[in-house]
This record gives sequence, C-alpha cells and structure tokens, in this order.
Amino acid sequence: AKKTMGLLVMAYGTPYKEEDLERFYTHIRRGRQPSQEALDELRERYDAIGGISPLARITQEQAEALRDRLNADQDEYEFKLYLGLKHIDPFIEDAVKQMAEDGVEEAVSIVLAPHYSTFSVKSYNGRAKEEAEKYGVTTITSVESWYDEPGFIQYWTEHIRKEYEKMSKEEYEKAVLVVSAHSLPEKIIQNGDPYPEQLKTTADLIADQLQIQNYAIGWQSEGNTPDPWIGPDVQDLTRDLYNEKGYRTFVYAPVGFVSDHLEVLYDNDYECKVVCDELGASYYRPEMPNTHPLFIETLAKVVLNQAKSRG
Ligand code: FEC
Repeated sequence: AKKTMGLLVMAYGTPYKEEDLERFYTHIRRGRQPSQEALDELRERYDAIGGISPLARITQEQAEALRDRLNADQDEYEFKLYLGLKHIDPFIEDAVKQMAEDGVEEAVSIVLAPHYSTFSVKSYNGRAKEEAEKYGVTTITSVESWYDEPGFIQYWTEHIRKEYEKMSKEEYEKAVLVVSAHSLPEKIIQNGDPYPEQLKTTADLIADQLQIQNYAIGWQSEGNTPDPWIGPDVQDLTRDLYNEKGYRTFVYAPVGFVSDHLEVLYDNDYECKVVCDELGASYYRPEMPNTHPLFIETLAKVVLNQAKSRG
C-alpha cells in the first residue's frame, strides 16, 4: 500500500476580495494597522492590476498541479495536499492543524519561493514546525530552497530566450537582462543570510545557459520602512544601465517570484515599464512559471527527493 505523505505547500497569500485588503496588510505589518494613506496607496496598486491579484487562483492551481504530478509520477507515497499561507487564511497554522486532525504522521513542506532567507523561507518553515509541535502528530521535513534546480533554470532560460527572439537586431545588440528578487532589509546580510548569494547563483546559471554576458542583478518591491533595503532597486538600476552602459533594451526576469501577482504585474510591468518608456528603451518580461509543466515537474522532483531523504 502507498504511504500517506502530507504535502504542505506554503505561499505568501493575497486578498481574495477588496474587503480583505486591510487585514492582509495589517498581518504583513505584524499586527500594526496601516494608515489610511498607506491603505489607499496599496488599494490603488491593486486597482491598477484589475482590482485583485490573480495570485490566490494561481497558488491554488500550482499546489494542485504539484500534488497531481507527484501522485502520477510514483507509487510509493500518496501525497495529500494542505495549503498554508503566510498572511491570510488558510494560514500555515490552519493547514498544519488540519494535517494533525487528519492523522497525517509525515509531511514534506515546500515554500513557493526559490531562494532561502531568514525573512521568508525560514519563517514559513518555522511557523509550520512550531504549530506541528503543539499536536505532536505530524513530523514535517522541509525543502529549504530550489534556486539552482536544473528544471527551474531551464524554465527561465527558455522563456527569456523567447523574449530575445522577439527583438529586432538593433534591440538585441543593446539588450541587458535584469535578474531580480524581492528586496529585504539590509541587516539580513550582516547576519550571513544566503539570500543574495543564491540570487546571484540563479542569475549566473541562467546567463550561462543563455550564453549572454550582459546581465545584472537587481532588487525590487522594497517595503515602506525606514531601514535600508538591499539594492540596487530595479528602477534605479535601469537608469544606471541606460546612462552608464548604453543599454537600450531591458529584459526583466523576476526569478524570486513564481506567479503573476502584484509585485510583478505592478512593480515590473508598470513601474519598470514607466522608466523604460521615459528613457525610450524597450521593455520585455518573460512569462512567470505559474503552472508551466516544466516548473511543476521541477517542484515535484524536489519534494520527492525531500520525502525520500527524510531522516
Ligand atoms: O497580492 C499579490 O499579488 C502580491 C502578494 C505579495 C507577494 C510578496 C512576496 C514577498 N514579500 C516579501 C517580503 C516583504 C517585506 C515587506 C513586504 C510587504 C508587502 C506588502 C504587500 C506585499 N508585500 Fe511582500 N509580497 C506581496 C505583497 N513584503 C501588499 C505591503 C505593502 C508594501 O510594502 O508594498 C515589508 C513588511 C514590513 O512592512 O515590514 C519584508 C518577500 C517575498 C517573496 C518571497 C515570498 O513569496 O514569500 C521576501 C507574492
């Protein structure tokens, strides 16, 4: 008989409807209510991408596709899906509680973010394990990162190549690839966080596969807080690359994310595009992984390896 294996898929979460915006934002701010001004400003960004984000739907589809792929690919385990979100229901804790109630003894967890950081992946996994300890039913083994998986690199290589193929010869000659992830407060670097190094590895591997030399690493979507954030910010970087290196074609690969959502549809497709338009430069942005079979297959491989190697 197949062994039951919990599959705890964790992701950021997003408001399901406009009324959810305030509690979602308050949760991101660790319980501190945002000012009316900050709330309105965020609402305007969601309005600019159509009112709500497609992220809720895409996360659900990714999780189900991953479970289906895992169950189709092997017959040692029967994976049972639990979705746990960081900032809105179903919260990570809700998912872990449900696993315990269902009597799931072993589970693999994965965060839908490729690069490990104390701020992101560590906090997701920490919350899951802490909750599991309360019930003493489920042992969770966690995937920590998958930023250098060959299938992940291949996904981006193929989709970035498609953008380069759309360029005229003139555009192609002055093109630069901007590989980015969500910025984090600079203090994480002093504490030895691997996040920046992992993004660099992703960028190097993609550039190597594409056989391009013209690429740069940028950071995006930084929070509205007084402390310094890791830079350069993708918008400033765009201006610098334009002015100092003479690039005229910009290809943005936000590889720290895996879905179409606010941080890509607004921060790249609107904000970076505004800078490109102002400079008279061309803007390209490859498709996000979403439920692309190569991407889902890659996640399935990583989860299965983790299930098999649990100690
Ligand atoms: O709804 C959507 O379509 C987008 C959802 C969304 C994703 C996302 C990913 C990451 N974030 C990360 C870190 C931070 C830090 C702060 C922060 C703030 C926000 C705000 C919104 C938001 N984030 Fe987010 N992020 C998404 C949405 N994020 C909305 C609040 C408004 C703003 O500041 O823009 C700052 C918190 C603070 O105030 O202290 C830090 C990281 C990721 C990528 C990894 C992951 O997915 O977990 C890291 C998606």
